[in-house]
Amino acid sequence: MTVRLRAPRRIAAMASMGALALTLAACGGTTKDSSSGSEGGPAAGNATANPNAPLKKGLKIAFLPKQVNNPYETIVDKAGIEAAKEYGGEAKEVGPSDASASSQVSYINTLVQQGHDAILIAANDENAVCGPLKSAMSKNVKIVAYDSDTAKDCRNLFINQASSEDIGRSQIKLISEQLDGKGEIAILSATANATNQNTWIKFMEDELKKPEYAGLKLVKTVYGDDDDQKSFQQTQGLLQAHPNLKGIISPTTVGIAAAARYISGSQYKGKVALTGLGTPNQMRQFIKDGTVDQFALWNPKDLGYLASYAAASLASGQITGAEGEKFKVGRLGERTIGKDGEVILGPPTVFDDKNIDQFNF
Ligand code: RAM
Repeated sequence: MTVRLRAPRRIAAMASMGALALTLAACGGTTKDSSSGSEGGPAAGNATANPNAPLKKGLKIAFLPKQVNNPYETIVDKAGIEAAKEYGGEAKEVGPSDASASSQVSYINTLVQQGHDAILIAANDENAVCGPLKSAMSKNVKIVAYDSDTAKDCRNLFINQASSEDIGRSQIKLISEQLDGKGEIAILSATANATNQNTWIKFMEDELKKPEYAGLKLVKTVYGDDDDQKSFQQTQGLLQAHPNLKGIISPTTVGIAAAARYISGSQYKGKVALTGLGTPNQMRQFIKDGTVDQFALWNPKDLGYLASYAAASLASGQITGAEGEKFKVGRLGERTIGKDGEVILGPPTVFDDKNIDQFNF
């Protein structure tokens, strides 16, 4: 049976990228002395924010992604490093080549020893990195989780790419549209402990309980560990083990690209739908050759840029991480800290053959 790839339809929650305020008001006031220990957000102490504090010059900021050889993470971190140049800071990226939590721990300790003012981390496991992060905060190093959160008390802020709930639920809507609401589906995720993927999967499972998705059956979730080869093999294994599989959701840029590569060269092309989260540059050929109808992502450059400004604002005492505090984010305008120290970038874009050529990342 051939999967009917329907005309692209936008999902309300993901419909627009939203116009962003571009006003950057000048900051004035005095530099805040942030000398006490754990401060801000869920890890807050008694610090008070000084919204008029200027961003300090020469801040040392480090990005610790899930892994360094993931094209998505490279885009995010590069944009964060560029942002630091705008505010007169020094930023770098370090991290493991595999997306494992244990390998992030030693990097945290080294970054603290090197005297960084802030560490940004995309956590491979929400708890495994907590000890060293708490120890860093006790030495007044600001901790910003981005992309993939830590437990709430192990960081000052979490910069989320979009509402986790919207990301998860919209993945089910996308696959359902492509399958006319019927058939077996599977999920190809990243690592088993990745906070972001697990949160999205939880919302996907919940969305599937709705009556309108009664015809969809989630038969298996597998983990490609954000490793290209492993993700490729897991896709092959899924399709062999589940001959009635009609669709795969891969909420990872590494996973969806590997799955698309496998499907495009197999008997399943045009028969098994694939959607998820991918970068337009990695997915373009699979949209063009008809392997993939639609997938989604936020702008990774904006995520890195926002996270970088958030780290600088914390390290300058402009914000502490408490709900309701506002800070300025260069070309992205002003952002407000939400509940549990979360700052949301904005709704993702759905990519298809009509719009993919407008994007280059
Ligand atoms: C991969 C990583 C990352 C996730 C994206 C969508 O690159 O797992 O954490 O946000 O996919």
